Amino acid sequence: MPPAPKSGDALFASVDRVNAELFTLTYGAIVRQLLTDLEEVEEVNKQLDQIKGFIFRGYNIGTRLVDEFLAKSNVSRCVDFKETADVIAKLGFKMFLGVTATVTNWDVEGTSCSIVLEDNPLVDFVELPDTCQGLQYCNLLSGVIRGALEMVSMKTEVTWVRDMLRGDDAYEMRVKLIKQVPEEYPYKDD
Ligand code: MYR
Repeated sequence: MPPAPKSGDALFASVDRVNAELFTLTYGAIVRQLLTDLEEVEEVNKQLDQIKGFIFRGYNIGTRLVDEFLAKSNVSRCVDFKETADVIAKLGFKMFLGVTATVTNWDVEGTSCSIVLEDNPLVDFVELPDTCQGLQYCNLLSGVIRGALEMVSMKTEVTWVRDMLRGDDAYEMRVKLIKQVPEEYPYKDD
């Protein structure tokens, strides 16, 4: 018997999956090209995270994704950094990577936490050769978080502390709030 026709939803789900795989493969090809061009793993790590120019740099993507996220999710302003971290882990990752993450290891001040990913589609099909063991392959994601948070007035540092490509048991990034710039009402009341 021929397979039942796909419903609209199933069709979109498979289109999404193809897009995700295409993104993962394209990202991999770009990392490989950067390794060839720049030769230094440290330099590639910076490029994947950094600010200017190339469209696949995480920070750049984050500054744009945040608008899409706010428009599609209907999330209203978070009361504090803790709520923001939860929103990123539960809704942000779901929307853009199709997985959820866990927020854990808060410091006492509530300004530093870990976001842990058990499942990371960005590394599907990826294996690091011995020659690039220092490569922080997922710097795109830490850059995205940093860029997105800066757009909602939170200056952060985001660093990887666990990476399965480097033999750890999960992907864990540390997100540290450096400064929260209060948003100013643009008009005077007088
Ligand atoms: C607020 O304005 O307080 C809410 C801020 C929510 C920021 C959420 C940013 C989501 C960025 C997506 C992360 C994608 C990771 C792949």
